[in-house]
Amino acid sequence: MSKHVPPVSHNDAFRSDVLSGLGADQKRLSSKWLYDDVGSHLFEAITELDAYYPTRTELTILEENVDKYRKLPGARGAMVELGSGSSRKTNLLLGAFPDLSVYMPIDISANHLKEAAERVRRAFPSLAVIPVAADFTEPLGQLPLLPELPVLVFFPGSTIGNFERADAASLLKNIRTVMPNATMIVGVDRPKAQEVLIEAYDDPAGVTAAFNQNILQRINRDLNGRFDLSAFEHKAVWNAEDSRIEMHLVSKCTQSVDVGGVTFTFQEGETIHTENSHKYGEDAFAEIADEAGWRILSADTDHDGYFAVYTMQA
Ligand code: AVJ
Repeated sequence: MSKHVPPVSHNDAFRSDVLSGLGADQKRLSSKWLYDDVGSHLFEAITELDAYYPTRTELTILEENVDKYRKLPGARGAMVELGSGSSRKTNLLLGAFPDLSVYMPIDISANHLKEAAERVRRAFPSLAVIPVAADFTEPLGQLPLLPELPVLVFFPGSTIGNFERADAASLLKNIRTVMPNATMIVGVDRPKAQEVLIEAYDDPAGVTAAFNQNILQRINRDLNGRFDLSAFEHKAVWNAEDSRIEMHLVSKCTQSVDVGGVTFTFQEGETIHTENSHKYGEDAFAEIADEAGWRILSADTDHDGYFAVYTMQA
């Protein structure tokens, strides 16, 4: 296989994001950069962990309600999946929607996307599979034109929680603009006991720690960085005020790190904030949906109330 070379513009965006993020008072890196090929595979491994409840919980909710989802107009047209995440969820829906004709996964990781598309083509040979390598945090302007089909947007995994509240609303608004009559199935993680949350984002096997640290590895590789990975420690924090889990990388000592000719200094204990994972209860999510012009059709949860799956109409 040929070595994956990120498109130039992509790498430029990565570089400018990293340089400005590490130059900020509270150092930060956008969580979208966690998902290179290695990161995408590490995330898949996270979804298999006992400690990480969201994937299996969402899958259960989808299984329990798929008869209802089958009746959504988009289930007879094109399914657009944002962040081609777990194949088990995708397969469940594709298998349950026999009249679907198009599957369009949109993902920032081109290789991950290609693998996902191939998998679906093998399992569902009659579907037209149209993968789109794109960063859906940027305005979704140039989607390949969908034929005159009803559209079902599948936005699983509580990826919506990675956005700041206002950005989550603009993203939902943007989706509605690009796909005006779409219906959507969206998975949203809910607030719960702090111990459960911390365990899920700081698992005993250290897979999440490796996932988080991979962003430093990526900076080393793609931007000629000199991060010593062993000098940074993974940390998951529950920010109650903003109802979100935050992932940080904590500098274990005072140190300077060169990134492509630019030097950044870290105090001992200083952190790089790498991800937010917002947790929304029903009212909080309904407000965001409403602000973005979506009408919620149904809300389903599991017996612990850990996770919610909403259907909505644009
Ligand atoms: C894929 C963004 C939904 O926030 O739960 C998992 C990412 N980060 N463990 C999440 C993640 C650490 C995940 N999302």
